[in-house]
Amino acid sequence: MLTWPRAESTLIGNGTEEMHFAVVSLFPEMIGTVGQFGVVGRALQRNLVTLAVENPRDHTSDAHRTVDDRPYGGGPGMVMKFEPVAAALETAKGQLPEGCPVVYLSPQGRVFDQAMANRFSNLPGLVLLAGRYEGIDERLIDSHVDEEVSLGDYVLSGGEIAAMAVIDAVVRLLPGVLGDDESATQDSFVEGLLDCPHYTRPEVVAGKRVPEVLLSGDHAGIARWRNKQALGRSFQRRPDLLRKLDLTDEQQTLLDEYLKEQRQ
Ligand code: 21W
Repeated sequence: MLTWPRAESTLIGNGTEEMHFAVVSLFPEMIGTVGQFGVVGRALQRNLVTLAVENPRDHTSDAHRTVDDRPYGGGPGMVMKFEPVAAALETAKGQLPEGCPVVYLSPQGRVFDQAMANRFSNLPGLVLLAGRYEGIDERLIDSHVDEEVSLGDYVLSGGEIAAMAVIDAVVRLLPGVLGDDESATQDSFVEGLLDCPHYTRPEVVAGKRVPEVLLSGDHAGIARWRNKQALGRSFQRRPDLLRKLDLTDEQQTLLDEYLKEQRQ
């Protein structure tokens, strides 16, 4: 019979919730840096996350260790060859729990966002494939890739920085990774809005004062000001974000006030 509470039930982060990443990349040293600092560095040290890197160049058999070749049909640039990438992906998958999807970072992918980060954070692991040159042989996408993900509409030199961005965004969401302070920040972040402005000491710098309400000690007034700023800045800078939300009457009032104050 199961009894409650059991001693082990009170443990936090008992090793069943860690997440495993494997990255396939021609530049493994780049990927290592995401685990050397800050939140991801701490998560790795605390064994909440594992990070493996597999280099397709280590899965070649010719003297030149060739990983790329000219595109069929001609034209500029090179294409990553099927076999070394396939072999690296299979080794990477073997290092992870069964059934972890392969995500190919590519400009042709769906644009990465917080909802995607949330979805990935519920998986036991992720294989991230970073391309170089013009990309990988399309047949790899058919046979080995579950999902294509882009970082946005600008040109990078390869998928490594995108893979590192995904790792960073996902690791922050894993249970036990952020401290109480950092988690509280995320909790209080009004979902889907830009953040309010932040200030720290001194009270006057470069001739500019900190907004008076933040010095008032009026916690309700401060919360109201922050919500108003978040709504106003989102309206002005990212109308696309605001259009996705269904504002409450209170939020609409705050936004109206913000715009009225701006016009004065
Ligand atoms: C960039 C490879 C552009 C090939 C249009 C037609 C991964 C990336 C990458 C890269 C081209 C991501 C062309 C946002 C990115 C990545 C390398 C195509 C010629 N353009 N997210 N033909 N942006 N980029 N170049 O670049 O690997 S995720």
